This record gives sequence, C-alpha cells and structure tokens, in this order.
Amino acid sequence: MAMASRAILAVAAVAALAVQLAAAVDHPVGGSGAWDASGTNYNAWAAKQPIKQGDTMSFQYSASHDVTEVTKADYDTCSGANPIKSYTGGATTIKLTTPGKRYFICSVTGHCSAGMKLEVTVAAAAPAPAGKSKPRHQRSVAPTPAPAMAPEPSSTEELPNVSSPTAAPAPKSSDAATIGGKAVVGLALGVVAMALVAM
Ligand SMILES: [Cu+2]
Repeated sequence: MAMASRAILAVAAVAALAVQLAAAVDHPVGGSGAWDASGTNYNAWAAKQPIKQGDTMSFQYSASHDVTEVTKADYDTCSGANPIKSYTGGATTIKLTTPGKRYFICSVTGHCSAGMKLEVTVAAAAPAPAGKSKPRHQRSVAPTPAPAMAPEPSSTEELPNVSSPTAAPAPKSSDAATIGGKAVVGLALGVVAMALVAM
C-alpha cells in the first residue's frame, strides 16, 4: 500500500512537472516588455494573451518607473499607497503562480492615469483530475490488516514499476488509484500535446 501510494504520488508529481515545464511561457508586457508611459494600451494587449498559471510576465523600464502590484480598488483609483508588492530596478519578472486577477500599476504620480496600468487574468493551468483531493484508500470499508509487504527494494531511488503489479494481492482501491494516476499522465500528455499544437 505504501509503495503503491508513493508510486502514484511520483507519477502525479512527474506529470504535474511535465505540464509546468512544457507550458510555462513568459509574457513581455505590451508585447515588447517595455513598461512606460508612451501610450501602450497594456490591457488591450493582456486581453489577447493566453496567460496561464505558472507563466511569467516581464517588465523592462527606466529608473523613472516602477512596477507596483495593487488591489483592484487601488488599481481603479490609480493609488500606489498600499502596494501588495513593489518592484524597482528596471527589469522585473513576476511569476503568476495562482489563477485569478492581478493588478499592476506604476506608482509614480500621474503615470498610472497616463496608461501605466495593467489588469491580468491568469487562467488555471489545467483542470484538476476528478477526486484528486480525496484519499482513495478511505473507500475501503473493511479495516483490512496491512498486507504483508514484499521486502522493500534496497535502492529507494528507483521508481517502482507501476505497470506490472507485484505478486502480493493489492487492495482494489489501489487499482483504482493506479488507474487514476494513469489518467493524470494521460491528461498531462493531452495538455502538452494541445500546447504543442497551439505553438
Ligand atoms: Cu512610471
């Protein structure tokens, strides 16, 4: 059981990593990365960008500007008085780790209202597989004693081979969980394939 669970976790982790590695994209603001008050409509640009969870957004700017993340209320009023986070230095890359809205302005007086404001909608990277959050082994009603485990392989670095079941009879829920793990991999490969096609 423990071995099976670890194998599933390993498969899921690799699948999640594969999705992130394959799909993460950097989005230079405005298309060129230039963050200034020259009149670029950053929101018009952002609206056309497929910005996903795990992507990054990069800003290039002169010393007369900054990048300040603010709440929607402060974005709406162009107020940099209560920044969520503020960046200076001329080159800032922000990782968009969670889905949802993010709001950025330049906090220098007058610059936000002159157009240095950006609202970004970050899409979820991929739908969560059904039942992912539920511990699967809880479906077993009978409190079965732990089956005698085959001796652990001496090398713990080696991934257990999930495709060939061991001689020890595995509980039914483990089979279901293994199928779930394969579904995760399938889903991940599907997402990767879609991302490649989109490119
Ligand atoms: Cu500015």
